[in-house]
Amino acid sequence: MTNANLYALFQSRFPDDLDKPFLQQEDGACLSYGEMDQLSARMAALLTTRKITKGDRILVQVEKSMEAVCLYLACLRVGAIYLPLNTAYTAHEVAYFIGNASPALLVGNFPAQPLPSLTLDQLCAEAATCPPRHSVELMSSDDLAAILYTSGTTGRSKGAMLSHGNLASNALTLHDIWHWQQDDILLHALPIFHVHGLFVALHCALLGGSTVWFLPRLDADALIRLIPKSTVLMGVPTFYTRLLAHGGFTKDLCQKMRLFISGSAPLLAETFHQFEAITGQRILERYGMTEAGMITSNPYDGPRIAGTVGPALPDVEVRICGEDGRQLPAGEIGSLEYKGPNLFKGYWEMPKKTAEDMRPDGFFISGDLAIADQDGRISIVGRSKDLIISGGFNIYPKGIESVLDLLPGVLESAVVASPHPDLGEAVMAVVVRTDNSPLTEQDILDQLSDQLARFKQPRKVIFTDALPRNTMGKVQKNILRDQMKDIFKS
Ligand code: MCA
Ligand code: AMP
Repeated sequence: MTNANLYALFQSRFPDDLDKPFLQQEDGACLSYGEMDQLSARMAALLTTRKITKGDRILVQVEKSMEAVCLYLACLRVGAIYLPLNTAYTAHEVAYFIGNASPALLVGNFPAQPLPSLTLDQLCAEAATCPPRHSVELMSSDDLAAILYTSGTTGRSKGAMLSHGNLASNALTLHDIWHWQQDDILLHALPIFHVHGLFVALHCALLGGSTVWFLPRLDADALIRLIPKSTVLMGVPTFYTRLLAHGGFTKDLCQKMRLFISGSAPLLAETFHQFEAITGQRILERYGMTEAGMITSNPYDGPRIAGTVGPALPDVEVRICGEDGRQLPAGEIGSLEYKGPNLFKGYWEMPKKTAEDMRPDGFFISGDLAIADQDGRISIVGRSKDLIISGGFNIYPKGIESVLDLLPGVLESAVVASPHPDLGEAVMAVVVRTDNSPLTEQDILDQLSDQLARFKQPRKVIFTDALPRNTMGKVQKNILRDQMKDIFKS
């Protein structure tokens, strides 16, 4: 059996010169390909000493760092399942993931947890004393590499199980269609706990044996400094609106840049056109999901059209269907469904939920509403799932409403998005108080602060006497959205 371990694939693509920088920072810190291989081998040795074996889950909640990338690679090397969490999650939220995934090891700051845990600093210090474990565990392409939690419409997150084969197929396809080259320099300012920053961005660079400018977070000044020394940028739409809002962003800076990629949330046509007017370059928008990585992409060569996400990737099948699952003709709006080697292995320990989202012929129901033109070019026009995307983070209103509804003084609530100039969409809560309750907006925000990650907390709370409902009793969120649509208009 050939080894389908994703790390073995990366190793086979390492540059000839192992001193070539893999990750580099503005402060001069640098990790070469050889050093990354060595550090991940030491971390792999440490995991083995700690009796971590194939299939064990390693839950990781740490700030973005070169060491954190090596820990991910070490997990691949030993066949452990990497489970990264947003650093903004509260202890309350993290407790759910720990309970659901039963990890063998926690890496991060977990003082109150009875399970074995290490901070990343402790892990690095212990790994430094271990002789490197250079072997790479033999894996089949269906063996799991990672579990990424994605919020559920029921408010409970589901762990999307991604195999070595899922990740490898998607990375190879993107590397190919985006014409990745060894001398590419990727500008990386995304978080590394989601598909976009961890898989799409880093895997393309790893397959190219390329160098990465590794920024701790989005900082428009740093992007302006580094764009002249880079060739590719991947970001959520907020990256591009912030660049455009920065007085120092000019065409001259972008002479070396060959590709600006956007995804995770809709890129406004206005942003696309403003960007082209300044730089002469057309942002390449692509569309994806945690459950599969990337699904469609605008072409590298050929027209990139604002408001569209391009055709299906070469090895992915996409169709637009009616509610009954029957394919609709081009030009009709329906549910976007897809299948391919990138499609996940299901939700961790939730076979019923997995089955609910699958068609009998293996297509996955994305929850996005889309339209295809005659050439198969897709536009995402809405969502059938009740989801808010704020700055590229997905937020399920139900998860916020269920916390709000339990607060004393709250009778019921509805959470909707308002268009926001920086974040795309911002969370708004509409609350009906119980009789005579003196509850204020601040009281509510204070009580949410240790229960919900900051990015999920409402930017505004509006009180009303009753929520609008249809004859079936369902809250008419479209009416609320319409009432709130100008709240953040600048
Ligand atoms: C930070 N805050 C946010 C967000 N980020 N609030 C709402 N939505 C957000 N996305 C809050 C902070 O808690 C803080 O609150 C205040 O906003 C400012 O925080 P700051 O750290 O300064 O924000 P930032 O560094 O400017 O971050 C904004 C950001 C960041 C650059 C948009 O959120 C980001 O990097 N987003 C990318 C997310 C991503 O990678 N998504 C890919 C998912 P306060 O001031 O009150 O404390 S993968 C995916 O969707 C699929 C697979 C795909 O297709 O890619
Ligand atoms: P996640 O659940 O974090 O994996 O986010 C996946 C969701 O992000 C998709 O189902 C879409 O709703 C949304 N998304 C990703 N890329 C795009 C895009 N280019 N345009 C519109 N929506 C997008």
